[in-house]
Amino acid sequence: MKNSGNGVSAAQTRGFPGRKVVITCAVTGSIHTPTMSGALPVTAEEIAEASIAAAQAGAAIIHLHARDPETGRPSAEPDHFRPFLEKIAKETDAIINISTGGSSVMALDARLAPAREMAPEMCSLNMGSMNFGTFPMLDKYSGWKHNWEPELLEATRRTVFKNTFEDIETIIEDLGEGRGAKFEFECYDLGQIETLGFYVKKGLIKGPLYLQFVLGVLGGAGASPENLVAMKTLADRVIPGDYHFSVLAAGGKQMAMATMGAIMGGNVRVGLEDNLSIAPGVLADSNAQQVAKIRRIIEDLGLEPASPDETRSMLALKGRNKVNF
Ligand code: KMH
Ligand code: ZN
Repeated sequence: MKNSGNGVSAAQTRGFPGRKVVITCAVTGSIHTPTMSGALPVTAEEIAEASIAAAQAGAAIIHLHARDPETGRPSAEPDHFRPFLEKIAKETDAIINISTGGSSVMALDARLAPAREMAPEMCSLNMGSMNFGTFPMLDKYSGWKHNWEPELLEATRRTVFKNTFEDIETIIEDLGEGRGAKFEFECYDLGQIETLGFYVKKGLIKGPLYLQFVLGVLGGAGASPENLVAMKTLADRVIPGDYHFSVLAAGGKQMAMATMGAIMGGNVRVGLEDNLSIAPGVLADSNAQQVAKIRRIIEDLGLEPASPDETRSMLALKGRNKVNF
């Protein structure tokens, strides 16, 4: 039986009570736009406040993108990150995880700039090129606060989210070997899990591994229990040794799939980056509200949220004093 990466058999990790579950909160992202929700944090102040509240609600990892404070447009400018990174680091002991995904329409060098400059404890690493369609959301809104919003959504109809093998190797070398970051390996389908297994077998990627099973993105696997079981089953077969996994579902299945992930022995990711609602047809008031909800579910299952320092030891992170912010 595959271990869960902390030396305890999967059967035991699924066992209750008391297993520690890592909650990640992805507070703003680059998928949703200001018109879609007034709760979506845009300015450095709003992103900092949302992150601090999410950490206080129980999130051990904060996954971060940035936005242009004037227009709310996704930005990978390091200057848009620094003000909120400093505030979050001052007010919490949460683990900062900076996206290398940026938005699917950005060039790789632009996407990597913030993580290269800030050297966070964790970064995301997307395990393959893919279509990443957010254009279906165009049909849900009739007017927009900013012209860039419908333009960006429409652009995903014709853009490939580029993560070639060379791009993956560049990120591993620059941010992993070069700056000591550990990765949230974003796996959107079975092929990307095979790619991760390939690099682990080659010795380019070393553990402890943190796989993020990403469900519900148009262009990747849909958010269903069958797909989650297929991804876990494949990972057990092709990832040598132990690994930790987490589950993120974009859209309305977010809480259900995260709950299933926790029951399977995994960890969870919530946040307005991936889903704007708190219940069917009800917009969330905040990121912290989603964290509080998944934390309640976890605790009702007899599990406990992991602290940032428990997560640091699970993932052998470099420590919050080794970052550049
Ligand atoms: N928005 C998630 C579905 C990244 O930032 O590198 C994927 C994500 C990718 O968070
Ligand atoms: Zn992201």
